[in-house]
Parts: sequence; C-alpha cells; structure tokens
Amino acid sequence: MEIKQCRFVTSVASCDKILENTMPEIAIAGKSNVGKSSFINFIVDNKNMARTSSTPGRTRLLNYFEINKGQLMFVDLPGYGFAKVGADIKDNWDDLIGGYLLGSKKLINVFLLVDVRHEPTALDKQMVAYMHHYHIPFTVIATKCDKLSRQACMKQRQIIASALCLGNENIMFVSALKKTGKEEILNRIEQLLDIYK
Ligand SMILES: Nc1nc2c(ncn2[C@@H]2O[C@H](COP(=O)(O)OP(=O)(O)O)[C@@H](O)[C@H]2O)c(=O)[nH]1
Ligand SMILES: [Mg+2]
Repeated sequence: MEIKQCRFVTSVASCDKILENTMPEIAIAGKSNVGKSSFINFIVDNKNMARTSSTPGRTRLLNYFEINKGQLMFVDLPGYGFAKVGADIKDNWDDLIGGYLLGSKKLINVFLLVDVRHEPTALDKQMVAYMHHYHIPFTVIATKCDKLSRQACMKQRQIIASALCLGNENIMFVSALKKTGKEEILNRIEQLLDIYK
C-alpha cells in the first residue's frame, strides 16, 4: 500500500453530523498529546496535514482525511483523558468518540495510539474494553519510540501488551520524529483493506 494523496475533508463537532461515507474508515484514537496528529502527518508524508500541538486537548473535533481519492478515510478522533478540561466539555468529547465509534457504518479498524514510555492508563484500558464490548477491531500502536532505546522499547512492549491483555506481537511501534515503522503501518492498512473488500 502506498499513500499517494491525502486531502483534509472536514471537521465534525457532534455525532449527529458524522459523515455517511462510501469508503472504509480507520479511526486514530488515544490520549491527548500521544501523537495522533503527528502520526497522520507522518503516514501521509505531509507535516501540515493534521494540526499538531504541544498543548494537549486542542483537537475537539473529528477530522476526516481522505486517502488516495476515495480508497480510505482516516478519522482523527478527539484525545481523551485530558484532566484540565471542564467536566461538561469532557463529557461532550466522550460522547463524540462513543457516538462516532458506534455510529460510523464504515469503520474497519481503530488505531489506538499509546505512548511507548508509559503504561496504558485507566482510560486506555477503558477504550480497549469498550472496543471489545462492541466488537470493534483495533490495532495498538506505540508512539514516540525515538524517546527510548530499542531494548527499552521491547521491555515496554511487554508492559503495554499485558496491561491491555494482548499478545506482544500485537503492538506496533512508530516514531513520527525519526520516521520509523511506516512500512509496517502501511502493510497493516493494506491487510485491513483486503479483509474489508
Ligand atoms: N519525540 C517525539 N515527539 C512526538 C512524536 N509524535 C508526536 N510528538 C510530539 O508530541 C506532541 C503531541 O503531538 P500531537 O500529534 O499533537 O498529539 P495529539 O494530541 O495526539 O494529536 C507534540 O509536541 C509532538 O511534536 C514522536 O514520534 N516523537
Ligand atoms: Mg491532534
């Protein structure tokens, strides 16, 4: 799989406005600041595609990115678990994430991003439990792998996998900064699209 083209389509602020797509969707989920927007920019090879921010919690929307003129849609989900937002805003975000996950008719997989340095949080675990409960297929991707040595990454793999009740081989590794792990992600997307066909 090769990504030749990416186009920002639209932002959506409430779940009654989620797009009725004809193409398969892969949602990018994870805590605020885990590197979701950077991941999209890295995978589509355009550093300005999804907005990235060092201020957590800036993305309060579903952002849709169309890949290869209708082959696939990436949906950048709002980050969860940012403690500094007010309770009502937080509820709204969770509604938006939940509303999207259950409301999208074209969702084929969720890419759940976790920071390679940290043990998954209660919210990460909740997210995994939620996807299990609703039979939503997902892929766990550890981000910011440039921050640790290879050996430390392998150690973290064990910690992340066991916290999320997954096998070690189910965790993928990327660094948007060093641009590593892209081939594996593209292969994964290709595999998902093949299953979907
Ligand atoms: N070192 C390093 N920093 C990263 C990487 N990916 C993202 N970041 C940084 O993490 C912060 C949050 O990234 P962003 O993509 O906005 O996260 P989002 O809130 O999940 O969309 C930014 O300061 C990024 O520069 C990475 O692979 N390596
Ligand atoms: Mg973002």
